[in-house]
This record gives sequence, C-alpha cells and structure tokens, in this order.
Amino acid sequence: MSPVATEISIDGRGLSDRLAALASIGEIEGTDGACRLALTDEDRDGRDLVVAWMRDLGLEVSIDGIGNVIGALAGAEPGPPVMCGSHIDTVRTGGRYDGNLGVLAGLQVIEAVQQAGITTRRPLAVGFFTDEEGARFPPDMLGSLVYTGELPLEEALDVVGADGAVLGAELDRIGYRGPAPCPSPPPHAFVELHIEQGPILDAEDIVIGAVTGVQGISWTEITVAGQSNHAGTTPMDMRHDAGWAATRIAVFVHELAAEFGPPQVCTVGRVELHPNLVNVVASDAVITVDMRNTDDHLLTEAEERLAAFLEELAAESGTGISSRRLARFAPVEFAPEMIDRVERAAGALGLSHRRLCSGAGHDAQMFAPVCPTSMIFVPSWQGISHNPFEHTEPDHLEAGANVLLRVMLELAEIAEASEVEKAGATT
Ligand code: HGY
Ligand code: MN
Ligand code: MN
Repeated sequence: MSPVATEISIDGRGLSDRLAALASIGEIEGTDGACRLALTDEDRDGRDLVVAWMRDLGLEVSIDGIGNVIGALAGAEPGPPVMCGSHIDTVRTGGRYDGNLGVLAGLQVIEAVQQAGITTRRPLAVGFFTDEEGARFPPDMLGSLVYTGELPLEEALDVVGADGAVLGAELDRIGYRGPAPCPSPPPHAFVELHIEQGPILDAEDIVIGAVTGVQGISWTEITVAGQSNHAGTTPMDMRHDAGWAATRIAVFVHELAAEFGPPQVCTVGRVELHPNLVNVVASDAVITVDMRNTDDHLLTEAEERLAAFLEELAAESGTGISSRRLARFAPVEFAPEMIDRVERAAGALGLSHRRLCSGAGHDAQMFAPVCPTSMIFVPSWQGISHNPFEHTEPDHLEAGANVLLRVMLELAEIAEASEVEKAGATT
C-alpha cells in the first residue's frame, strides 16, 4: 500500500453528522432510529439527501430502472469501478446504522481521497440499492438482485407489496425510475461496510468483523382460509378458526428452531387476521415465516417440515392453507482473498478483528457471484438491530470506515502522478 494511502483517514465526525442528518428523515420520536420503508415519501427524501451529497462531492450520479443510485469518481484509467455501498431503506423499526453506514462511509472515503489529492488508477463508486429490506416489497436485496442480473427488471417492477402497492408505480411516484440500464456491468470489486446486527463482536469486545459469507434465507407467506363465526355461540368442534391455525404455525416454527438448534432461526414477523375482532372467530389469516441456516440442506429440510405441518394443520383445523415463497437465497461464501484483505487492513490499523458469518442478508451477497466481494462488520450494541435503539460507538463507525478506505484504495491502486497527468484525470 503506497505511503500516501496509509496516511489518509476518515473524518469520523463528518460520518456521524451525515448519519444523524439522514436519520432525521422519517425519524422515530425519542430514538436515534428512522422509518423509511422502500419507495415511500420518506425513502424518496432520504434518497434526495444522499444524491445531493453525491453531487456536492462532484460524483457522476446514475440511476437505473429499479432506482439503484451509483455515484462514481473517475480514476486515472477508465473501466469498472471499485464499488462500495449498501442501502438506505429501512424496516418500520429501523435503526440509524443498518445500511446507512455502508453508503455514508462510502461518501467519506471519496471525501478523504479527494482531500488528499489522490487519484486512483481505477474509478471509485458508492451506491445505494433499492428495497434491500424487502419488508414492503419482497424479496429482500431486490435492487441489487436486479443490478446483478439475478432478477429481471420487469418482474421486479410488478412486485405487489405487503400493503398492496405495485413496486413500479411507487418507483414512478417518487421519481426514481432512472435511465441507466439493468442489469449493470459488474464492478471491479464490491466492498460493503455494515453493522453486525448480532451479538458476537459486542460480546467479545472486537471492533472489526471480516465477514466470511451470508447464511441461507427462506421467506414464506402462508394464507389460511377458515370461516368467521360467533365467538360465543360456536362450539369448538364446529370451528374453522384461522386465528388458531396462525398461532399453531408460530409455535411450530419456534419449536422447529429449537429442535434443529443453532444456527437455525425461525421467525413469524407478520400476522394479519380478518376480521381481527374480539368476538369473531377469524375467517382469514396471513402469516410470514422467515427461516435461516448456514447449511442449505438443513434449511431445505426445515422448509419441507413446515410444508408437511401445514398439510396436517389444514385437515385438523378444517381450513384451507396455501403458501408462496417470498424469498429464497442459498448461503453465500465470500472469496478467501477478499476476507484476507479485510483482516490485513484491520491488522494494519491495529484493530481487533475476527471472522464471522452474517446472520442478516446484504446487498454484498448478490455481488459475490459477479465480482470479488467482501464485507466489513462493526459491533452492534447488545446485538440489537431492526430496532430504533440500534447503536454503534462513533469510534467503531470510524474504524470500520477506515478499514473500508484501506481495502478500497488497495483494490483501486493509487495512480502515479505521471499517470494522472497523462490521463488528465480529475478527482
Ligand atoms: O432480512 C435481512 O436479513 C436484511 O435485513 N434485509
Ligand atoms: Mn442492512
Ligand atoms: Mn436490515
């Protein structure tokens, strides 16, 4: 690494200020968190703010057909950029750092490179990808799936959200359906800085996680059709109770996770009953089941066990039960040399570090098949995330961003002054 590159560092104050400014959009009263569900007005306002910051830095901003936004800084040579990024959409109980850190730390990397008067051989880029959370429009990582060609644009635009909205119409409504083509050519490399969102780094008092990969993810939406009836007059053996069926499903998947043991996790996050009234046996229920495991065979077995249970439950409860897959991603492993880069950078900066697999899904997992990809984790206080009280210490934010800076400069290489003159590159 050139001596110049080892002398520059991230403005941690600037990073925290940008995180606070972005969190003020859709802020959740009395917390550091924010709610900016994908393609809502709040998401649009957050996008506008980050695009304005990209333009202030002189980046060339491109927006593609699914609303992914990439800010690029020319290098001494043309060609695919060294890209970093993440997402700025949130879940309804979003924290300040989930996704936002990886995007805003990318802006700080650009700012540090420019202030040092450095030109890199390869272009640099920072992006945010549409609907990473998938909480409104499944699947998660939708934007980066389209960006990397794993999900056709037209299919993504037709996705109907949990609130009944159509993705393409919402994208047009907020004015972020852009002209850049989808899929996009792969970057030279992709690096994502993210909070761990789990308890390991915080519990072990370690600052940097060199992420080895991402566990498998399976999302299922289950619809139960029963019969509404009077809660007082209907004998138990005459009921077709969708509410009871829904709770049985939640108990089943919880017990399945206990039977499989770690790292298997199962979550019923969404339960909608109809008519949802105290004195009516529920006629309808919609339930979501999120199952994850680092072992794809075990994840498939969990899916099969759930499907068999639903068949038995339909017979037992006298209801009609159907299901549809909302998301299914096999486990992903990052390239060993990319994991090494993160560890080397953390070591060079004197930061404690360890390897670990990601329990959460990330845009980086969509880039792993198309270019060298790595992820950098920083600790989440008490492992709390998808919660407005999510917290990461400012010096850990800065440390993670400095590791990102080092890894990106190593991948992009510093151009010699002569190369810069020859190229007439401007940074
Ligand atoms: O669901 C996830 O793991 C991520 O937050 N989209
Ligand atoms: Mn995230
Ligand atoms: Mn998230």
